[in-house]
Amino acid sequence: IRQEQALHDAIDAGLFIPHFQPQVSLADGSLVGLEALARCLDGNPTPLSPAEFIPLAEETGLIVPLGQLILERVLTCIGEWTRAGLRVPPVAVNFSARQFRQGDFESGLRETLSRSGVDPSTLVVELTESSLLQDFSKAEKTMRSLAELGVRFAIDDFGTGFSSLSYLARLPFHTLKIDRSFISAIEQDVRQRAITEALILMSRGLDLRVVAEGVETEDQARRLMGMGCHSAQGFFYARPMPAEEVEDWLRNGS
Ligand code: G
Ligand code: G
Ligand code: NA
Ligand code: MN
Repeated sequence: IRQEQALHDAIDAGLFIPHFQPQVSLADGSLVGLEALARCLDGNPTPLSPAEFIPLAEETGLIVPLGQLILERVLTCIGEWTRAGLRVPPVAVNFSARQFRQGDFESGLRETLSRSGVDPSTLVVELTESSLLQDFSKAEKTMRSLAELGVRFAIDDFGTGFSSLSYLARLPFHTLKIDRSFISAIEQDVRQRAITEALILMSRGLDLRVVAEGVETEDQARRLMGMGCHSAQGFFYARPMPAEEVEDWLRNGS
């Protein structure tokens, strides 16, 4: 309870900001996207690691206001970068199942986007499989309507949930993110490598952009490129970084 109150107060006080992790083209290392990841500001009394405060936020429902705070700050950054004349690639924001299933998710996102003045096609809504489980037809309706506005969708941590592959063909996803548990195993484990290769092939067939998550070594990057993967994200290229540092990436393209 004390932790919940602290988290509530820290959200009210705006003590969370997005950091951004680059996604790069495997072919030439150029910047093709960014993923926003929530981080604590100094003086924040909640658990400092997102691996702790995100689950706490999910359990308590505070992920809804926390997610909104992060979304607004991401859109503010995009607006500033754009006004500074920088070319901004698609920026992915994580939405938990709880946020996505809110009755007013779609209207809220439309309103937040329109208030920000940011081109909706700059935003990538990153969902996990659990967002799609409960009410498929509602998820489909929401996604189609937002996709018409230009918003793109990525399926995160793919391969770890209880996936029914059929939804991939039916929902307007733009990007599939292969979970990092597969990537960390491709060097030693032929079976994980076989799954990774199959996921890449399937994604290409479905016209989905593929991002390999958690790439940590050059060998992994080389193998992924050999398998036909387009892009990657991971410590080998860059760690999540504050907005000021992203500007160097936006200026140089890598
Ligand atoms: O950044 P890091 O890997 O430490 O994040 C830990 C977990 O928290 C990841 O699963 C990541 O998706 C999740 N996460 C980070 N930022 C956000 C956010 O703004 N919203 C949601 N829903 N999850 C986030
Ligand atoms: O659940 P999600 O895929 O959103 O989680 C993203 C998290 O993965 C971020 O918190 C980020 O810090 C972390 N991450 C990003 N790149 C790497 C990597 O190369 N290795 C590891 N171990 N974690 C990574
Ligand atoms: Na993510
Ligand atoms: Mn992921």
